[in-house]
Amino acid sequence: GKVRAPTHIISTISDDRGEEPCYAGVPMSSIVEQGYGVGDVISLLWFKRSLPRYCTHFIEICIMLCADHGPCVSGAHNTIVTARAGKDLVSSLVSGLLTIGPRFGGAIDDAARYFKDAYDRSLTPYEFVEGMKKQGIRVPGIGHRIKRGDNRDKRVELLQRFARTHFPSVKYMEYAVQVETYTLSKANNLVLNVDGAIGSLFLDLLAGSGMFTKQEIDEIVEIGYLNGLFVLARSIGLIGHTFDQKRLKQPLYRHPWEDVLYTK
Ligand code: Q5B
Repeated sequence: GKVRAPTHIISTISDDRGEEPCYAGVPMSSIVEQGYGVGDVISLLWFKRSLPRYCTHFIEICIMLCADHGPCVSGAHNTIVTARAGKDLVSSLVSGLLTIGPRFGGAIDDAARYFKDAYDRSLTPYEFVEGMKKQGIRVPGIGHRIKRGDNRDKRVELLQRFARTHFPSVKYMEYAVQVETYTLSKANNLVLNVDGAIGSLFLDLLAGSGMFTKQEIDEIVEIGYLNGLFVLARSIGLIGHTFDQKRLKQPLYRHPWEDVLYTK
């Protein structure tokens, strides 16, 4: 009989063998003809299912809001310096992307993990925050370099407003807000930041949409899908910064001596 040679790769998200590529079984022509957007494509390729419109709209809002945050943030700074060193688009882009991590932009997964664990264990904000402090861990999704209790992040407000209007439940987000109320009572810089807002709201999307089993939610949180939203979004801005520097014909960047404390 026929014997199938063992394969070296297993893939479950897309298939290009037929007349047209399919994303999670949906042919490209349907994606175009039915007016799917980037949120739908992310749903198909990352979550392997079509999600309701309010979910894909939320994903698209996350992408738009995180696309850029000016030239001074870590990622844009690296990209600008790299572009000014004469490097190509991909090098400039990845040098910016490589700054995304636990302090900058890449706290979404940990925010989701810690908020979920604390909420599911019914910890009060006090118990959660003080417990983290005892372990010497900063609360992911809390704190910002320039945003303050009296100068909130508009992006967080926009995400919250959308979710309060369209999500069936925002229990994780409300918990994150209670945590913020407690951290703000400690210091004015400890606001719920954009990573924390997306992390907590994505938990609400996963839990409230009825599209994921509990096991699937645990797997998504454990694997860590959500930093992907920031990486994808900020790539748009970093590519823009690369073009901007090239268009402006900016010379090699050298940091000024006056801005360095030379000491022994
Ligand atoms: N403290 C974000 O720190 C930042 C604390 C905390 C408990 C916390 C810090 C932090 C968690 C990681 C996180 C995402 C590094 C941020 C983003 C995208 C962005 C960026 C942009 C964009 C800022 C002063 C005092 C110290 C600290 C205490 C600070 N955070 N305690 N839990 N989470 N957050 N990252 O301002 O007693 O004086 O020692 O690590 O969620 O990245 O726009 O820039 O779109 O591009 O440097 O928005 O919060 O504050 O380090 O001087 O700390 O607050 O222990 O206490 P800062 P520090 P003490 S959104």
